[in-house]
Amino acid sequence: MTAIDFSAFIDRLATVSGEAILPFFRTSLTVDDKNAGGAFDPVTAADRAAELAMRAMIRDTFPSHGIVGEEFGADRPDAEYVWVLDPIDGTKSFISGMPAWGTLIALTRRGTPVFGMMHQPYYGERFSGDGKAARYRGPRSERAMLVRPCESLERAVLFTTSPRLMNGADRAAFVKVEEQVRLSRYGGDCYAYCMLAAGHIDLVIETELKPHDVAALIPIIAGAGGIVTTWEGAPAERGGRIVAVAERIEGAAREIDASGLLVMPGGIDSHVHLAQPTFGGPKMSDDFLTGTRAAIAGGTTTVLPFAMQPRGAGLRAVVQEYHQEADGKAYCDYGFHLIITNPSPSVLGQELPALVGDGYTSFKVFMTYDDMVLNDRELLEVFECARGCRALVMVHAEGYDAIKFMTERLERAGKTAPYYHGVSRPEIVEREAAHRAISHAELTDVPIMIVHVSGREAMEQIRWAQNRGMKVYGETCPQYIALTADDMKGLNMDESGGKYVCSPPPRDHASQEAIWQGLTAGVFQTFSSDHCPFMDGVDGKRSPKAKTSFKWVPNGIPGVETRMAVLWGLGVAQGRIGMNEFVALTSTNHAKMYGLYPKKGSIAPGFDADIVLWDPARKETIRQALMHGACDYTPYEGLAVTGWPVMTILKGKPVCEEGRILGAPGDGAFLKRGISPYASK
Ligand code: DUC
Ligand code: ZN
Ligand code: ZN
Repeated sequence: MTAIDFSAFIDRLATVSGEAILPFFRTSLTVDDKNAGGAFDPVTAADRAAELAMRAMIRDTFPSHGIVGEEFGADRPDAEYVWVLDPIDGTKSFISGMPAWGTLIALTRRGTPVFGMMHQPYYGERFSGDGKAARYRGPRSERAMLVRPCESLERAVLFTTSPRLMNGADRAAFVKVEEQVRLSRYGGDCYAYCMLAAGHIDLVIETELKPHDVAALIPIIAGAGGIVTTWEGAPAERGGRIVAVAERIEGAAREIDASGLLVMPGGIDSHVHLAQPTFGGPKMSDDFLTGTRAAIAGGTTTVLPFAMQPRGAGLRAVVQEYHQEADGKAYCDYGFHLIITNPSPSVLGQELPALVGDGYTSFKVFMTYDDMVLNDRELLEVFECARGCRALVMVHAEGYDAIKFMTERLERAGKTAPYYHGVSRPEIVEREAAHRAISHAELTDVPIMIVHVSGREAMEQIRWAQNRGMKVYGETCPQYIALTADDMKGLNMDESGGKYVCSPPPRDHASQEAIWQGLTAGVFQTFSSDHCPFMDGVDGKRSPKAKTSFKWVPNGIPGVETRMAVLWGLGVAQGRIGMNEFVALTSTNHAKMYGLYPKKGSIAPGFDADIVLWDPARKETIRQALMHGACDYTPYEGLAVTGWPVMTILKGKPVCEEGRILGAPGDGAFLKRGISPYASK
């Protein structure tokens, strides 16, 4: 699990602790002195009530996790996940009736804070971060947080809780800095750090902090682009003398030095699944926020996810639901393809033509899956409708009956491990379906795009159709050049092979070569991720049901962030394709194919300034620690590549630099797409 999965739970912790604290605030509560005889160190019934409430919730929900709290000490501090709690940071403010206090909740993994929240229940403000992004939610607004630029100490606003808490030498050092800044203010406790993350101040300097004073603030400040360390520059999670500083971030007029880098159109990924329901299966791990955050980190500035029609639902209502899901969350631009599962007369006659007019100019149909499969008659009806309204149809070409037959045969033989997912849907079933779709397209005289082509068999069908002059297009994906069926064997055929289960499945090295032939010969127009992420845990790839048969392993893998690096690394860096082909396959052709040209897909006057600065010499090893989505693994773990995105620019604004997210949810907008020039005339 990644930290992001805990965010809903942390919200609940904050709510519960707030409810425990607020009845005491601005009352005549009793105050104890924890440091009797020394400097006054107050603790109240409110601190204790809040910590006890949070501890109980954590123990109930995550019994294997450790807890370290300010008031009740450490319980399993060596556990992998440990919660670090400070029920009231700023108790001196609290007992004075001042609202400059907050509840600090940190989740650490192997000692490193991976998620933090500061909650101020009286104001109703929540500041949270996971080291990659930071967010503010309050009664009047909700937004991403970014530290502000600060050019010099002379222009800085400095905070400390009180210089009187410092010893003589530390205070002298503090005063030296204080003398240089524009303004210094005292008495912020955790609020000062959050104001730094939110871009209102520039510097916080303190001493003698405990781990619980700072752990939650580290991912918040880092997520907002700031830096927090000890005075010596060491990691801050153990507390001590702490300095937090807003890193310099320049504004819109920033000059970017791209020497040594390639300046390419931002990536367009025209095959992505985000927040798509799975008919009773595990939830997809990425929504529009985390999925598009991963996209920009990988150099992609536009994604085209799917709005899927559950059988029986009206399409218009479905599209509205997806809009609600995406609204205000996306870090990059997006449009929607429509998945048609119920081609009723009203869908074909009214809804689809109207939706095409509104900018949803492509559909996807499935030739497999109980909940989505269309029979031949239905395929023909959708194709004919697409011809009439000039939509482009994407086809998932795998034969339903053959797969069902193979699946049952394998299950009867006790072959249920994830590896047999691939055996149940060999290339033959993909070839047969591809040919059938091509035949239907010929009969109805409509262009089609066969998506996620896995190997030679289907590729040859597309090439055959193209050689006959048909408008049959092809898409392939990273998994078909970087993975093989052997990956699904896991460790000795165990469930870890589920991490690679996707459809069509990865094949073998000969198939990978066939895919390269298709890419170099122009059989494939687009290289998409087919990002369809599920967690590698009991709530995803290893669900109890998935253990009973490969057919219940959720189908799909993450890849939106790694798509461009995989194609550059295995393609351009290894001399298989040139950089112009790379740009066509990852950006320009997607724009042309799906009605986004001449707005997206090129760097030229009149186009959006969507740009990726690419370092062709950068060597990286793809690994989960670099990823920005919510999924907890990457199927490309350990793949060494040369070539990496250094900066992603969306509509002129740098949104990601060196893996650091500069953009915010809501930067991305819905794209109403035009008719594809590759659809019916
Ligand atoms: N088809 C897709 O396009 N994505 C994931 C799974 C599938 O079958
Ligand atoms: Zn598909
Ligand atoms: Zn897909």
